[in-house]
Amino acid sequence: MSALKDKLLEKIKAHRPRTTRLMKEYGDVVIDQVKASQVIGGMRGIKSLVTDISYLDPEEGIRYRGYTLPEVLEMLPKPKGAEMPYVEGLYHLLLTGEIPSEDEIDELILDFNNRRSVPKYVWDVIDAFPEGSHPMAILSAAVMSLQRESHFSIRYKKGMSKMDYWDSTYEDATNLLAKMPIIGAYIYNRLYKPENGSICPDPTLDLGANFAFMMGKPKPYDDVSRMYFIIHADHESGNVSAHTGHLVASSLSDVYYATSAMINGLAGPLHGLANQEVLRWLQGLKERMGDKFPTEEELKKYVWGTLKRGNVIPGYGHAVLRKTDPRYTVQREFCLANMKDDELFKYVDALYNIVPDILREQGKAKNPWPNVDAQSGVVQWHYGVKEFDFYTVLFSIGRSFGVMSNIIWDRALGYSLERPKSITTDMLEEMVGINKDESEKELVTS
Ligand code: CMX
Repeated sequence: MSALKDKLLEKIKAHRPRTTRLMKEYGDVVIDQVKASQVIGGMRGIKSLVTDISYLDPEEGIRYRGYTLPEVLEMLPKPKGAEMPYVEGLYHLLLTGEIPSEDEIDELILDFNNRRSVPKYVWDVIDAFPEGSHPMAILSAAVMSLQRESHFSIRYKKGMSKMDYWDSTYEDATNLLAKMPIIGAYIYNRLYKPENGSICPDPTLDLGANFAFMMGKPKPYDDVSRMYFIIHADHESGNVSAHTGHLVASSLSDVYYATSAMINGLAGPLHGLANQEVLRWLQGLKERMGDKFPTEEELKKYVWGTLKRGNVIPGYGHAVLRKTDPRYTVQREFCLANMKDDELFKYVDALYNIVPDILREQGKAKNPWPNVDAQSGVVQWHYGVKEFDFYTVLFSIGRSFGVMSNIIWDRALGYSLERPKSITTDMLEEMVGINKDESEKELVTS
């Protein structure tokens, strides 16, 4: 067994009694109330999931295993001369709550490298997609095609003990995580840079550097990739992608099914796709301005125009956060250090000074501040990844680390099949005390 698996097993054994006690001795304790608005409004904020991998504080932003993003970026081991840490080290942190030592990180990088080989049939699946297919649809199908490799599914058929579910899930997750960046880079080259042909992984490089190499991008794109994958890795369990992964895996579908499903959830414009929407929206503004940088008044007019057409301002607002997203801030600091004169970055910065006030004035969004997506596309654009349809694939690779770490722990702690209860509108009206006959008359006359 690898050092990481040994350590994980130790942690799992220590944790299991806590979950068992909560279920057995405290199972009837009420921890939340549910309002009618939450039942209709996407279950917003109902405390109904448990995860120790990350926690999202509305004011402070995300913490991975208790560490803020700046702490994570500071503490995780880094390649020599790099600004950003190894992504492999993040996996160690998410799974165990511990920062890996130099020996542990070396072993883990080697383990990831040994799992990189992608079967040819995956390339055939990607190549078979018709022109005009979205890269997220292609990624989802590519991941799905790998399902036949699942150790969990094979061992489940043979009859494995529940206590061992985590082990084959770990194998599946690590295999898939090692392959995801390679699949992502292949999709990029296939769709946008066919002249590059297929670039083979470089076994001497860590995950982030190898991704940059396969994308054909020089330094500091290796650091951009590490930063990007790390900051997108997890955002506790209730967001669409993480929750979808957890939900699908709760039926004991393996991580290939669960990851493909989470990718599909991330592909929506209110979630991961917002990063491409931001770029589309900024380009619209730039085209309108020509060579001239907009004045504050022109920017305000553009923002109000979007709102008046009934559209959202992409990259702003959040279901949980109530402050500027620290993932936005991390990227902003990277931009200030590496690309402060970039024109699009200046647009993003100028918008930061006016959008929150406008959203407050409009009075709808509960959070007027920028989220991760307001900044991420601009970084990619600067380093030559200008095909913004591709941006959510990058988000998916990062998010896979959190989703799969969660699924390994779900299996280890024996979390149940998800099965919330639905009710009809009639029942809901009755529960809140609406007299149906009277209210129908009122609704018709009002
Ligand atoms: N621009 C305009 N209106 C916004 C808004 C924005 N950026 N953010 C929220 N609103 C509106 C909502 O559409 C909603 O309007 P209605 O009452 O007419 O339906 C109202 O404000 C209240 O919404 P909320 O409770 O503040 O936000 P939600 O939890 O419903 O939605 C989110 C959160 C992220 C979907 C929303 O803020 C949004 O659409 N933002 C723009 C898209 C975006 O950037 N998504 C990426 C989020 C990060 C990620 O998951 O990747």
